[in-house]
Amino acid sequence: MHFLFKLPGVRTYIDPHTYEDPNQAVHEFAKEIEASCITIERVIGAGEFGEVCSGRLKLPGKRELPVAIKTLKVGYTEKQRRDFLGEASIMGQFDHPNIIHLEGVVTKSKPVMIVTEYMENGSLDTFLKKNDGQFTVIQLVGMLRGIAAGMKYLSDMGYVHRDLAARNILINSNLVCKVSDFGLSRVLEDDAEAAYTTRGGKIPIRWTAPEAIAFRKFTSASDVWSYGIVMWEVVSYGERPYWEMTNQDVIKAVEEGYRLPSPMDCPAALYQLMLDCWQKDRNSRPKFEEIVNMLDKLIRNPSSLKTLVNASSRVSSLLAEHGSLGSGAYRSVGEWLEAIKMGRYTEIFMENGYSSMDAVAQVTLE
Ligand code: ACK
Repeated sequence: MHFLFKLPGVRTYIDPHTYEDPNQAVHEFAKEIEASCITIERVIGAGEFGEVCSGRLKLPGKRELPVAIKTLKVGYTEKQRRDFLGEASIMGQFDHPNIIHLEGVVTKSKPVMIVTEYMENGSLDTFLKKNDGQFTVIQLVGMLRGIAAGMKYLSDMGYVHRDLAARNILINSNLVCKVSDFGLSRVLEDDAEAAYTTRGGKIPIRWTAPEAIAFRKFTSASDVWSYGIVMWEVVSYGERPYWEMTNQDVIKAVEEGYRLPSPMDCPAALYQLMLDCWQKDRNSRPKFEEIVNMLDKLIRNPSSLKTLVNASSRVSSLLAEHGSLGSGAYRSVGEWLEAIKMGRYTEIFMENGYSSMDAVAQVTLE
């Protein structure tokens, strides 16, 4: 066994739960930092366990670094401390340019802290919403390539993320994206998107593969499904997947074969990759390695990104997903789109000459 673990390139992730003493896991995988090496500058957000701050880390003999500091609020329970530091025990096992890097932990003084590299542009969903329409397709594909490379590394390590979503990706000033938010049960407990399923699990429904929702089958293949949702979030600049549909409606629609329509101005090759990630049969989905290779190919040959999913095929896909038009049940295109929760497409329909229900009914579905 010792020999196996020593094989180069075959590092596997060790679940901190396998340690009888969780404190031992932390110190196995995370460096202890003296509180005096850290200068806290400002609060940048709130985590479940306490504030997230930005600041500087000056280790002896090293250059000063900008860092993010997660703190554990005073009055925590032993379980909260364990769960909080559990993230550091996981993060500390990873070493990859697209995985958030752990500098270390402060556990010998209070407040308890987790210190990571600083990501200037914060979380990807917020960043994209703030910069709607501002990037080239190549820049967006570059972000997606980074996330896929990080996920390939995690899947090679045998780690299943379970909560891959744009809100859990951080982006730095060079637009490098890194996967963050690691945890065990905790990951889903502090995610506002996670909802209880009928079977009692807490799951971020819109990002989660059907088999993981239905029978908790979380694997790298279910992470691939979530990755497809992240692709959709990125290309649509932080739009909410399935918009205002309820979780129950999302589960039902996906089960019936419905898939998110292509974002506006989306290269056909990217939308095809999203659809591949959303195959019902998890074994038919691409592996992260294949996704990275595919994105590399697209980046090397940018003209391959010029073919966009066009408006009429977006119309056809909406029609295909929603079946018949209800034989004259709707008086206008707008009313029909509202009824199928696609009201936001009304303008596109009008622009493309589908201004009456008759015109819509003429669209062929091939
Ligand atoms: O979108 P944001 O600015 O990016 O708001 C959230 C907030 O803290 C709560 O999680 C930000 N944040 C978390 N980790 C980091 C980090 N390593 N670098 C920069 N910002 C971070 C996140």
